[in-house]
Amino acid sequence: MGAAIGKAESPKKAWIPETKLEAKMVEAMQRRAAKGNSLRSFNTVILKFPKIDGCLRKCKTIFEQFDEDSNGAIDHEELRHCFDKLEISFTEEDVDDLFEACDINDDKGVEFKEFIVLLCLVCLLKDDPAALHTKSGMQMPHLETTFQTVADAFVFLDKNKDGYVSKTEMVDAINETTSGEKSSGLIAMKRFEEMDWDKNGMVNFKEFLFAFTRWVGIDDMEDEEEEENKSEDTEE
Ligand SMILES: [Ca+2]
Ligand SMILES: [Ca+2]
Ligand SMILES: [Ca+2]
Repeated sequence: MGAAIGKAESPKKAWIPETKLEAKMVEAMQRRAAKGNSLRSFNTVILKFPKIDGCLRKCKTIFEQFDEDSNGAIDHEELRHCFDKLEISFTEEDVDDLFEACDINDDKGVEFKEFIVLLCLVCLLKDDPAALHTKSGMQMPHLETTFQTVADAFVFLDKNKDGYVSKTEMVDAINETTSGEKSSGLIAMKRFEEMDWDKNGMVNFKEFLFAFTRWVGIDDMEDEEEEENKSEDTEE
């Protein structure tokens, strides 16, 4: 009853994952959704932003460990070493897919903010993230919880549980959060466009992660560093 046929948006087509990695992300998100979500509103996530930000910044140490030549990016070879060290058995194809997926600026290196996304994907795609921590011998306090919070935020937005967030889902979520303020639709649109990196009208988990790190303020960190490096010779 009441199928919104007249609506121009949201054609009813099944969304086909473009890579095996994307298919795995969709599965992982649907598994999480099936377990039930404790999140009641997006506001609860927003309240956690400072905590999440603090936690993600600590990944810098892990990043530096794997950036063997300290050039500020993890290249393909370094990433392979990284997985070897963590005893994560990925196929060559998985490593390639992960690398390509996270190297969004396509400069053949995974920079810090790309690395956070990569780490989160690895944690969530592995069945047993706890074992990952033990084997790595790295101190990642609260990191797993943080990644799970981010995943729950995505699952919260993905109302129809197809593993993607559509524009309609985003608008609905923001409307729920702000209880019907007029500007909220616009905010949702803007947020959605920020997230939809490849502009295909759907946001997958990876795109969501990139947007999320921006929201919590990881980008500011790099700006701060740049500003520190700027010399102040402004005598005209
Ligand atoms: Ca490097
Ligand atoms: Ca890159
Ligand atoms: Ca969806």
